Amino acid sequence: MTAAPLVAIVMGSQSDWPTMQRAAEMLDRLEIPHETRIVSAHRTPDRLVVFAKSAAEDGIKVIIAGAGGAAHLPGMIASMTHLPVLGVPVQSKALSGQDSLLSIVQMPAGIPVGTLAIGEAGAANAGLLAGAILATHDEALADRLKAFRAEQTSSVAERPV
Ligand code: RP5
Repeated sequence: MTAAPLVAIVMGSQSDWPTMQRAAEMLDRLEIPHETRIVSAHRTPDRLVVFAKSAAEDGIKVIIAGAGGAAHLPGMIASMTHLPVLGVPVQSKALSGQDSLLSIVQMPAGIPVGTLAIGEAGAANAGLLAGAILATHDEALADRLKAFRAEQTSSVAERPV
């Protein structure tokens, strides 16, 4: 995509990409320009600060942040920007993503992170939710979102085969 990105998809590790790719697929589907980055709260803390503090002035409107295990990434980003942050708990090997979920969802009052489901469903829904947020000020995007929903509805068979 060549248009300036409106959504940033960030993840703690390359290993998160197979999950976070689902968010990118939804944004592609809705024709929302986006960028993808690896930003680790633990391994690249300086990169995290630069990204979070400059995202708004770079034109980003929504941030999707996915991480697994001790997943501080979404909360740390949210602490440094007023932009909406959608957190995706990546399914971890040790605890199947329960650790990721709890470390993302339980934010103290004052710094919200909109937490999605564990794993690929959460990543896909983060893309759709970012689309819904942007669609509040973009009628053409709202139409694309409605078309996606209608197509999804019509794809559900009446009976199992
Ligand atoms: C987190 O640690 C990442 O978000 C990832 O989910 C997890 C494991 O990372 P790797 O060891 O696979 O790089 O920071």
